[in-house]
Amino acid sequence: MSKVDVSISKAGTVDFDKIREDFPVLSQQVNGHPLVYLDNGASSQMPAQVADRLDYYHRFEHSNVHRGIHTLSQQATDEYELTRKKIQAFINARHSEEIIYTTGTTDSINLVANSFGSLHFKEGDEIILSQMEHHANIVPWQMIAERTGAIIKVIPVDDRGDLDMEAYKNLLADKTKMVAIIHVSNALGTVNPAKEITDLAHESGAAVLIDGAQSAPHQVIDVQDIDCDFFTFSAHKMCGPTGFGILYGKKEILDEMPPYRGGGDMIDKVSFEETTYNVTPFKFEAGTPPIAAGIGLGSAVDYLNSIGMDEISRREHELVAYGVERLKRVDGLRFIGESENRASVISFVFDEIHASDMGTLLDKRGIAVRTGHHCAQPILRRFNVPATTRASLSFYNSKEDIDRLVDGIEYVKSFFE
Ligand code: 7TS
Repeated sequence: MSKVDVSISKAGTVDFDKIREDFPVLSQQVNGHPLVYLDNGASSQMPAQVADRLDYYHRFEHSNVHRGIHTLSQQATDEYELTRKKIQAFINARHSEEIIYTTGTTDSINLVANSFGSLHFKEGDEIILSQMEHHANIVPWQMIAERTGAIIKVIPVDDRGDLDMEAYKNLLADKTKMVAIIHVSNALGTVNPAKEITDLAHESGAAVLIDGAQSAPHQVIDVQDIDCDFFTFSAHKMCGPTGFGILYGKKEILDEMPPYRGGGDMIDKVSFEETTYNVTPFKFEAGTPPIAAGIGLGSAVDYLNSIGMDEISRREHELVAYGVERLKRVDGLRFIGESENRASVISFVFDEIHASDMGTLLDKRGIAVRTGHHCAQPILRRFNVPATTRASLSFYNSKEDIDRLVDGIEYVKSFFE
């Protein structure tokens, strides 16, 4: 067994049929049918290269990080810290200290809401969110708003699923301290104009957090180009393991933020009289972290880079366009979210068929989709639906997967005729 991560040719066009073979999970039968995995928005699958890397770590490299002077601990620390550099390059951050390790997007947003919020928010200050946020980018802000007296303002979404940018401009005010926006909607697929949102917020003196949970796995991310102050994402949605994620923050802003959790590793000196803190990023990383998962994310980034995020994005756009073309011919199907700028997600409803029936019956044919409110209840309420069926795609999906989905939907419909 080796530590070598990836061996996919980058020359010319990428052979996505071959890439699919990297994902052993996809060659399984589910309920007697070959698996069609269309729930990548919830969690993507892991290629063998990343699974092998995790296995290698557990078998031969495991040790605690940042503490031991023994060789194994130093090796584990080096491998774990290497991920910071890989992520720095992956999102084009200026410094590797701007990459904070967290347990995922939810944790990253809670960190910013608590630490930045407790430092900067006061009574009457305003936080701007959008109607299409995931609950992870709503509830932490509500909690800090309650503690500080800040107020939440919401950008409405139009019938196609795009942000009302005029309404956004009107919401921005001197009192706006934070604009926290989803980059790609997990419920609609809309790709929001992160750079324009950020520029406008900065003109008003507000900080910006971009929730990149659904964008980082699917497109090139350049945080310096967006110029956002914070950017968040999760390893498990980008071919990596669960339990690990990233908070990017501009160094000067992170430096002045207080730690969010106390404990080992995040300190400089501790006494009962006074404790001083470690520097950024370590002051935000208390306790023993998920070391294997961190190394696994590094391996996942190597894997994605070996294909190329531009290739991944092109492939997924092709698949979404094909899916929309095929699905719009299905009688009675109504899309929820029809933005011109969409990525990786196709959400739909039928008036006569509840989404959970759709999901359950599709599963009988080996087709995995997510149904429900997708932890984005406000946007479903906006569209007057309690639930949708969501197919969320990855680069390893194929047109055949979409054909199977369409056949599956016709099969489900036959029960309700
Ligand atoms: N933000 C967005 C945009 C998301 O899609 C999700 C997870 C999160 C935040 C939270 O990420 P976590 O890794 O901290 O849990 N979205 C989904 C989904 O669409 N289906 O299951 C989880």
